[in-house]
Amino acid sequence: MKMDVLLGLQWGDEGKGKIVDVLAPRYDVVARFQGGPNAGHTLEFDGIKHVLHQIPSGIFRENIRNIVGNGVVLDPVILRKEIEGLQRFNISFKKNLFVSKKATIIIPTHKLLDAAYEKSKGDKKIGSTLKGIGPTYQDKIGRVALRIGDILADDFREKYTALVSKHMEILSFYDYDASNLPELEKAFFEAVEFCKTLNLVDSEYEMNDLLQNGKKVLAEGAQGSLLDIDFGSYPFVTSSNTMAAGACTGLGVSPSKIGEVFGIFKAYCTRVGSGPFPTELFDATGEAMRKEGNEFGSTTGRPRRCGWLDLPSLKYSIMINGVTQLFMMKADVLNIFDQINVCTHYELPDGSRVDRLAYEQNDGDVKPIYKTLPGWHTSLASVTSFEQFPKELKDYVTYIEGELNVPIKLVSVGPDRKQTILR
Ligand code: 2SA
Ligand code: MG
Repeated sequence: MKMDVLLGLQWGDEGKGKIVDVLAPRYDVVARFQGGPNAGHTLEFDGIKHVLHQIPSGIFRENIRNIVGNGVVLDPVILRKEIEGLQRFNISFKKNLFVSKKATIIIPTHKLLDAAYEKSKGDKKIGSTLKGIGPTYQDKIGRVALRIGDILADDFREKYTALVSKHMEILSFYDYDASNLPELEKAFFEAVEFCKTLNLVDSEYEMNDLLQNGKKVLAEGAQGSLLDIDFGSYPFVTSSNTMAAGACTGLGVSPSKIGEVFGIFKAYCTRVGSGPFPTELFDATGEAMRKEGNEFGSTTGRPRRCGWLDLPSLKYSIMINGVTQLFMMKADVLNIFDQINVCTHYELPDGSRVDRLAYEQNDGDVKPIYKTLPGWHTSLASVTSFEQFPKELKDYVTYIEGELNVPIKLVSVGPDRKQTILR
């Protein structure tokens, strides 16, 4: 069997959690391959909203095996809280959750470092979620990190102490506050004990055995392609490969075993944190989008920046990921507008028009060129098929599909599982 990959094509929060939940019945396995508790995957069913941070979004389905891959950075404290928060759903974590021994551990001082680095950058800060993601990946690449498998060994505390001393040395050059470190460490070691009761596995074998045995696997991306460490708007990115290739390195599955690549995008754009955003709206329209779309970070609660759909950046994401099917999310948020803009090109300072992203590109350097389409101005609450879409929405979908040259196979018109229209 091949492994399908599902990714966000923008700056995260495209609605990956919702889609994994909808697609889950087609799969036997859902696996996370990068990121960590910076992710906030929101699922809504039976009128209740659930936000997952580190646990794959297949966890609510009884017959799905959920795997946290080696590419993930894991905070034991948050993982424990997440698992405990799900107790009321009668989920069997023993049966359905597996964690790679090679996943990297976020320790309390990683969070202090994250905060210290951000503070030192002043108004050039990345807008990190402050979950310790960057410093943990730094240690992984620097070959000094702790991994989940290490918690089973007798010398874990020694290794931990050695890493903390390194961190304290670095911190001494920064403005930092370690007053609550003893408290954080207490919770950390309690959570480490808890993690010993989980299924800690060699997930690369697990993944390949499952594929070999004909199981259907979905790799669930976190954040979005425009936050990719290599191809995102560096340095305003996260510290992992959020793109399809990251699913191979983050799970130990070879590129030849990748099947479909599902690319998710919102019918408009949002971004939390700093960095370029050519179509950002600073006016009442942007404010209306934020309100209508409830655009606030699901991990940090931060208001998300909002703007019109950006085709050049979508084309870029589709290219680097090899997207085979597109899913358009939150179309209903655009119900409120008379007219809808779509950015087709950027105008450069010399007056030329391009539909590519340039290395040097910063916000001020490019002016979005828009095509304006009529809005549909109708509630989509009772819509159950593509045929029932108002004409203007049908036209919006077909226009974008034509521009991107990849079929839009799904349109989401509301937060509930049921409000997902397949084509
Ligand atoms: P980090 O914490 O080091 O990964 O931050 C680096 C940049 O990556 C952005 N980032 C995100 N962008 C969108 N959604 C994310 N997850 C949460 C959510 C975010 C939240 O689902 O809403 O609650 O605020 C996410 N995680 C990281 C981040 O904003 C930085 O620009
Ligand atoms: Mg999110």
